[in-house]
Amino acid sequence: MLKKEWPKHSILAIAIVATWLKTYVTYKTSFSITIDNALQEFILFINPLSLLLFAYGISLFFKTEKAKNRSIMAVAVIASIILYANVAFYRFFSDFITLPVLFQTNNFGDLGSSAAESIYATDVLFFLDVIVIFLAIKFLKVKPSSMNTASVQRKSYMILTAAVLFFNLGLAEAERPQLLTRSFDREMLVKNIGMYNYHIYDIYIQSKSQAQRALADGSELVEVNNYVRSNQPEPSPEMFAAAEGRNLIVVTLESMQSFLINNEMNGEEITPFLNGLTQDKDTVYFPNFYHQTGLGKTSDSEFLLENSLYPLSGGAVFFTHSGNTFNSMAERLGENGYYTAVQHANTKSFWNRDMMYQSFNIEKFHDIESYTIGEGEAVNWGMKDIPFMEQSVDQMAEMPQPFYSRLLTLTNHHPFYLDEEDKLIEEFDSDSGTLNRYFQTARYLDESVEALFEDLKEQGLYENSVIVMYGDHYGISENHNEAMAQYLGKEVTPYESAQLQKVPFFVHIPGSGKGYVEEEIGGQIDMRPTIMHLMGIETEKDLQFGGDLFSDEHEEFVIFRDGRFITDENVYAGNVCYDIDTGEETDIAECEPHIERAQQELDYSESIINGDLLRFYDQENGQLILTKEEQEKLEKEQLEENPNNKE
Ligand code: GP9
Ligand code: MN
Repeated sequence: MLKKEWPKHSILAIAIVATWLKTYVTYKTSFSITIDNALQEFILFINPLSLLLFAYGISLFFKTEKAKNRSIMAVAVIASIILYANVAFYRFFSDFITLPVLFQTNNFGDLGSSAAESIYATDVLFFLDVIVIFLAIKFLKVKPSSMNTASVQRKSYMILTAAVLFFNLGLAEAERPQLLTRSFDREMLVKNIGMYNYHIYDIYIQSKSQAQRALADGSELVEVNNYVRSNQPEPSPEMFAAAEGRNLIVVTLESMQSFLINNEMNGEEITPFLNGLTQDKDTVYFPNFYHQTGLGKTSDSEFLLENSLYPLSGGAVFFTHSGNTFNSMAERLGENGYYTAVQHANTKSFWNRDMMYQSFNIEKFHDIESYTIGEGEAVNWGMKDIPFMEQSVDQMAEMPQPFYSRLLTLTNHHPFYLDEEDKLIEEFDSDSGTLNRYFQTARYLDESVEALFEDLKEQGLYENSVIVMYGDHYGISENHNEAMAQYLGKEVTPYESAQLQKVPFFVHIPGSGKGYVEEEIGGQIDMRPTIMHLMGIETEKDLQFGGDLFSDEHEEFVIFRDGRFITDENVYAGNVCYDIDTGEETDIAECEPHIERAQQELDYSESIINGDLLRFYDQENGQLILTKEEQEKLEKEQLEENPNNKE
């Protein structure tokens, strides 16, 4: 067999097939990638191909057989090293490598040693393709390709490569819309675009943010700082420190919108427990509270909560800027003697949480690995909220007190599936199955909140805690406007649509007697200062855009991530100014002064994130950290602007 003359480009073909198959087998044996259907399996199978075709195809541009083969060997070795590095990393961290982990020396100092422990002799199998290619080069007699491969052949080869890539991306987009703009999860990226393409994408995302960071300096903070300083409301004397010293439990109510609260569907209450809380003597309920998330959905709401900064306009900040310096609420509570944790029964890499939580200085992330999912306890996106609450409270009972823990619920998530036994109310009856089921899963979430309160009481944690709950973002998108109109009994205009972005916000302080309905208009950006003040921690020196909702000075001005906004008088949406009370279109002049300010505030926040500017901010004393040159430059500028003011 070895004697026979093999056709031209046999080595190239062998290399592509060998590495392709090896990659697929590695996917199946060394990583736990969840596959739900045949299409996903097919995508997983073909996803290594485009990059391999391209990288091995580079050999076609070399003239001699020797150079061609060298190029093929080099690609084989590099691809194998990348794949194998991920295998070893995954064994220890159950995650794929992303550039920042290679630079995060503080928490990953033991990376080298732990990786070394996860290496076995049988791992040579991960280099099987390299061996096969090497032997093929050595022993196969291949008909030499004509002096240099004809350029038309090369062209068609590269066109084929591009076609394979677009076919792959097309399938990925169909399977997971917006995958590349939103990122979601490393597992999802590897599953859809493949390990090799994922690394290229990762390098692109990370270098883009690194480049912006490198170009930024502290003087950019001056204007932002002045703006923030002139807009900070004083804490309310009534509520400041009202929950001081208690455990802080923040519950993210997945996809919960305010239109469900104190409302009915087919004559039945949708959220009876939460409805009860709106009348409760220990609960402050905010019916005019809006979400301000963008593409990063839940993670954006977490970002708003922890930092009181806006998320990004393009992409999920959890993915793009997890290496930044932040002044998170968790960090501040940590400094004030709190143990800090997040509890969420999902893979830790989803929304890149494992990385971002390190930057937020959250001490412990109880991810899916911390939960035992029994028979019948999983539905839709994973663990059901009721058993999740129970196990989470068990974990809380073990935490050092006082603690700050965030619980992220999951069952009330698109596409809103439930097991029969968990359906406590009927479906709605419209053309949208999504909306129809949403009422049922929201009802289930409501039930799980009740279970949380019970569990906390049982564990003796209730009395000494404060429970804050917020809806993270809409559950029903504008794609379901028609069905929504049917439910609401009115057309969903841009005004209505903006009003539908209201999400519930509750502050429950057991035994405080401080409950009432607070009509103040506010948004997720306000959660950090509101909560910090409740806990008795000042925030006057913090760089944050929100304000304490309990403060008399709080400004009613909620800016959506897409530029829409709400004031005490108007709703600005779809480039139209509406009267907030009537929903009637008004003179645009009423909104005009705010349009620019809304954009400016979003831009300021974005500049902080893109330039990683909080590294130039001393949170202890609220001073900017400037180099001598920056300081001088600044003074000069100020003098030029205002020559009379020489002081
Ligand atoms: C996933 C959960 C849901 O862990 O937070 O994310 P979402 O899709 O709502 O952003
Ligand atoms: Mn969510």
